[in-house]
Amino acid sequence: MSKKSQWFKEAVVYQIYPKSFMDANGDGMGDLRGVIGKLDYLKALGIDVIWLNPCYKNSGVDGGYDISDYRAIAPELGTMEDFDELLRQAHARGIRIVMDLVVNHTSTEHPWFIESRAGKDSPKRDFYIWRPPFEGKEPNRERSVFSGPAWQYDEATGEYYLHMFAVEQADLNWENEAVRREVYDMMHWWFKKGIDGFRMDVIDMIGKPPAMLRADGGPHGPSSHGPREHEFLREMNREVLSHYDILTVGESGSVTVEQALDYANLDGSELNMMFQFEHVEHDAGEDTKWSAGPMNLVKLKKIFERWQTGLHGRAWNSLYWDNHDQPRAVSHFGCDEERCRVRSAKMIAACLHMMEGTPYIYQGEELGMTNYPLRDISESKDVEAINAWNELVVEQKRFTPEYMMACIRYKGRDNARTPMQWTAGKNAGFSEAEPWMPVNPNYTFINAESQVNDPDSVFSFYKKLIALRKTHPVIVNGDFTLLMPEDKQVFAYLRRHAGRTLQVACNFSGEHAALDAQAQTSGSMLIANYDEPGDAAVLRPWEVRVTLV
Ligand code: TEU
Ligand code: CA
Repeated sequence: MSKKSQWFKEAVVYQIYPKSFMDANGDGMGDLRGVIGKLDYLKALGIDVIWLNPCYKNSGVDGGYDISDYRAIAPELGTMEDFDELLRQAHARGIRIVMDLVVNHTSTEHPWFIESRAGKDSPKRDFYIWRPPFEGKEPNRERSVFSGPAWQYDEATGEYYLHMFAVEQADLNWENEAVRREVYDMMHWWFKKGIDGFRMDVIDMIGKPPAMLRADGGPHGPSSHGPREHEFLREMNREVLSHYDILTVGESGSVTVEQALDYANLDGSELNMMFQFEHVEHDAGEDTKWSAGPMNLVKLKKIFERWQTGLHGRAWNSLYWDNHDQPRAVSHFGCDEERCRVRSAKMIAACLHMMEGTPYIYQGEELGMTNYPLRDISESKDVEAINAWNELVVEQKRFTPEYMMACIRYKGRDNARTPMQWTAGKNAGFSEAEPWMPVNPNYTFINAESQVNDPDSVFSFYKKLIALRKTHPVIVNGDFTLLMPEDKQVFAYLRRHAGRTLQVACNFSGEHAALDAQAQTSGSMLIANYDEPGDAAVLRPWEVRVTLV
């Protein structure tokens, strides 16, 4: 791969969920003009790339992931002219724009699906995955990620269609070359507008295992990494991706280190990197994502060790704590009570940003924004949580209402989708109108305005971390050695490159933590979250020290 095309290795990406970022036209919903108005804030933070969650015309079921027109902007977010202006203004500031590619499925309101559903002999019938009933019921027992069967019966043609997510999100049939051709043409269309890459939604599902598509009453089984998966991705790379100098990151809820060596290989034949889920789901429930925690540091750091050492020199890592599908980083991995929030937010940030890979900052993470205290399920706006409530609490009675609410408060996607907190003023400065989601009540003391000029703020700490990445090659290129692997409080590691050693020591607890000799930092301090130097052999609560030898 040419050196030019590896700019993603030095970049820091900022993820924007447009509905909740900034409302410029006063209708309570974030929009593209709102993003334009905050580009200087992002420039000040020092990020290089914006990943924009879907802003295409959609059916409003799954936060923009149920697309009904890939080449139109959702009217509630703005116009194509607004998008073109955003792209121009971002590029003028040296910020690249990566869009969200959602091609495992479309909305059932997409014209392709409407035509496909029209009849068994429709020219677009095979754009989707239709199967006859098996013994009068669903073709097999495949389950949707959003609870319930993955098959929806269609009266008109007496067949079922596959939907791995909501009923309103019909899976495209990637076995059909005409589908692939349409997707590649659409991707070229966006690249010719000047975008700088794609984050690829559940890209591991485009090559489906044959067993899940058989109308044989078979069991629920794997729904991704099928035999043609890499054939399709290499074709996409040949037909589209290799023509542009871009960043590509694929999302997979189940990808392993071994599989990532293909998906995110360094020879440029597939994608640049993957979003894997092992760390954010290390504390999941036994057969669902739902648990009430707590997180387990020993498990967590061993996961990072496998990914850091497994991909080093062979593929590339993404680095993230949260996103629009995850709880807030400081609530999940740090401590979100006021006595420890700022310190722990800085500690987890340094712990992640000093590793090998491209860091992703989710909107508000740089402020130490926290989970939202959802009162009850009626406050949720998330189809995943609502469907899970109906299945686990109402239908199956597996979870009590109290336990399910504890899980949703701990792991639910609503946590990340409350409005960005800009000021201590009305609606946190997000909108003049009633926001579509409630604002977290802590906006009065957690907001951008109070942090951008405060050298001790979480915002300023992220700014320093981003600057460090651009100053010290060991951060981008170093190898990884985990220290104190069995310690329940300390996450410590080394990075080595070209004769330099980066020492990182983090205390993921609210108590003092002893450091063994190897983990005691001895070099020049690059960044820390305590002003005064402490005891070399002991980390203070939530302390992080990064030194360079
Ligand atoms: O998410 C993929 C996915 O599996 C999610 O359901 C995720 O695992 C889960 O929400 C974690 O709690 C992608 C998008 O990021 C998500 O927003 C969409 O809802 C989903 O695909 C369908 O497009
Ligand atoms: Ca708006």
